[in-house]
Amino acid sequence: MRNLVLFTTTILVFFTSCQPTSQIPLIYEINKNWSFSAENQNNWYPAKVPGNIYSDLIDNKLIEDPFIGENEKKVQWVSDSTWLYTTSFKASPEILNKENITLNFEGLDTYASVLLNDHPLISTNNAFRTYNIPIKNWIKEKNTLKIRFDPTKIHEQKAKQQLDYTLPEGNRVFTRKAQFQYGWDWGPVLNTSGIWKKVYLKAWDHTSIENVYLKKERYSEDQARFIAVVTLTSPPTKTIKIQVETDQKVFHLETSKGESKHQFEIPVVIEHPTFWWPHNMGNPHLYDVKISLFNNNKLIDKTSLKHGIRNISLITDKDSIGQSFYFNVNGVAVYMKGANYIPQHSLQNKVFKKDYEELLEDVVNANMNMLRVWGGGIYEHDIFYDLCDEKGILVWQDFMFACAMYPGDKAYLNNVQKEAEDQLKRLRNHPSIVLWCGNNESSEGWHRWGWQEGKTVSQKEEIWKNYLRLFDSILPQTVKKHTQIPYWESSPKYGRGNPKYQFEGDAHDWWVWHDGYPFEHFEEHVPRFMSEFGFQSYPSPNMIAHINPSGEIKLNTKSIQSHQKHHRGFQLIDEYMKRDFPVPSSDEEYIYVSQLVQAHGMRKGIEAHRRAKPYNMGTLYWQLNDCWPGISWSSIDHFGNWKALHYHAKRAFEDVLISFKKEGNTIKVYIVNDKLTPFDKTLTLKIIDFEGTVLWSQNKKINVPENSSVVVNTVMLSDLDLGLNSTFLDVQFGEHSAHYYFDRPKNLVLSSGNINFNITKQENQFTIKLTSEVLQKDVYLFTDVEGTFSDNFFDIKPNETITVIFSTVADEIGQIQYKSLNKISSN
Ligand code: BMA
Repeated sequence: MRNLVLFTTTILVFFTSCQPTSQIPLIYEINKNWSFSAENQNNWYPAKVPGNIYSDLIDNKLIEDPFIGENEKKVQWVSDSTWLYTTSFKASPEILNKENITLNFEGLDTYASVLLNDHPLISTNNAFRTYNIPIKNWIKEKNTLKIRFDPTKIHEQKAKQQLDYTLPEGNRVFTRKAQFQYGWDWGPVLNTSGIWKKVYLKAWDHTSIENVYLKKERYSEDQARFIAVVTLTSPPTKTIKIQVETDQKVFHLETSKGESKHQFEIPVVIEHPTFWWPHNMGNPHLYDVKISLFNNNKLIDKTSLKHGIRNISLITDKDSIGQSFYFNVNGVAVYMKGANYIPQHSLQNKVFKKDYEELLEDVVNANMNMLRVWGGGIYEHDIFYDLCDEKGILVWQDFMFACAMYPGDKAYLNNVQKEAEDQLKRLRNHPSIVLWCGNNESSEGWHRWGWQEGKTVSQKEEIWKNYLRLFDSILPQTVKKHTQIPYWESSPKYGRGNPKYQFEGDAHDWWVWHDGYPFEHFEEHVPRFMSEFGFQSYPSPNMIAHINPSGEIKLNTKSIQSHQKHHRGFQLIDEYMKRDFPVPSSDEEYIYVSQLVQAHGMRKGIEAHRRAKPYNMGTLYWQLNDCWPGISWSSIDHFGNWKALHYHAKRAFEDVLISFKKEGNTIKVYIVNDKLTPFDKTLTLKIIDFEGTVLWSQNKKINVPENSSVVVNTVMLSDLDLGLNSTFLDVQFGEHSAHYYFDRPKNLVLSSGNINFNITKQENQFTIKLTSEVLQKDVYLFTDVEGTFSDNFFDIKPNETITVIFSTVADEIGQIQYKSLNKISSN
């Protein structure tokens, strides 16, 4: 424990590294020596910046980890308190002598009052805005920075009193910060406050680069022409040369004396460009573009950007059925495969570069080419988009509004407009971002969730008018002004109560789960683009043990119950399990089967959507990841473990997919080809029983056109005399294969035969060869040793050998264990 007096004596002089001769702006991060205290308590503890109050309290052992047991409830007082943060820093003469000095906050969460040397600088009210404050008049050699954070509820109460009606859904709508922190159906209530992004000083003479926008003019195979729009912090008073350098050529522009403007355009050309592609269609090539400012040949500022050359459009054409919704990338209609992304943690400073790298690698490994950054979270950090650019993952970016109606007073709208400008300017050079979407489910909620009940006609008119002002006017206009990216008002376009949802725009199918419809609903009602559909499962057993303070893998505990945020969550998992799967009695097996149910249902959806290409041109399931260790719709749990769904999604998202559809007494075999090359290959079909006897087979040469979905065979079940619960249809097409069961998993007559393991050790990995004389369904391998299996949750066909690699730094693989549906069925 330290108090402020002690603390201020440990001032760190961090300006010593600057070069006195340097002409380029001096940038210093103010991330050291921070401390915090509750207001009026004068009890100071070390703080991390960037960070937040919850993380600081946890790190100082002042509260228990809210992710464990029922601790979440116990820490709610934190959001109701006022918190003070302070630091001291020295400014060197080099800094103090500069003509311009700003204090820059990349993110303050949320109602913050900033004082520099006791001089009030700014009061903020938007966690998504950046604040660059001129401080030349206030900075000294020795400085103290103090920031007070109010509880959000004080401001929310005030704003609420201005209205004679209640806005759905809760007071969060008045505060511009991550909405999920007020609690969601997959996450805890942890309303943070603090300096959640970088804070730094910038000091410079004359002028400097404020921002650069690489604006496309025309991109063709022969030539890419774009304009480097360089905005300076002020009009140059001396002649400045602005230089833009690509790996081919240097371009420049000289400003004339006494310019009154501070934005300049430098045309750039790249001959025979290499285009940027999503990773499954080509190479996500990025060019380096360097921008420098010179005065009298002296470098006065520089920056560099990555630039991806790609053409993108959202095609929403009326057609005989309704209206299309698909993305055209570089002239190709690209089918979107992926998931909805939420923040990776309730506390943003607990997400590290490694987490972004691993999660986005899991996205690529699962053959996904798109993520939707959902509107109840955050505009992600730069690293997220940098990695999406590099890895060729397309991003559907929501503005941060979700499942609510928002205020429409002038001050509020103005605040949002500034937020949009800040975020668009920050993110517009990322080739991965292909859509800006106004909000998540606000329009659907207004029209279909009973939000209008109890409101007068004029109140309803006002709320809807405010909605349109924001999502139909301010946001699209701001997107248009600052980017070349398409805008979409709300996801979904129509809620599920409106029959049009299947024929126009994007759709969310929550008939399954929320309305309890069977998974087959996905197959019968395919929309133009499915931007949400999902089903919950339990996280891995080690996560369950982590949540329970006792460390047990036990489900019926108060701790586990408090980690299920959907009021009917457990009941729905159970209901759906009973429909399709055997229900096991042990908790560990229940976790396992819950994941199989989720994978089974979601796979039905993904494949139905893909088969319907080009009518349907995208499938993004709900949800990729978790913000805490909960029971949720995610396919990767909070520890990064792949649930069964993620392995199945990987198979279902392969560019070439063999898929099956039962229609009456026939099975239609489809091949969906997302590649831009056609195939001429032999299709082999076999019906095999669970002991390995081939009962029927057929071979034929087929042609599958590029970028298509075609029926390549129809199997008439009535012509064959089969035990439908003890046989399967096996299909091979070149290196691709898939198999299909004629009955629900719970009806299959699976034998209890053993799996034979042959394990050999190589450097940092073990090769596991698995064989079985009988069909083994949904084999899940696990061991106590830390490492990853190259595949899991797979079937072993009779007499087939499956090879799995276990990567680990450990010397031993430990006791390899497995679960399978065979074992459960025979219990
Ligand atoms: C969708 C999302 C989230 C929600 C999820 C599951 O509607 O947009 O708001 O968490 O469903 O209910």
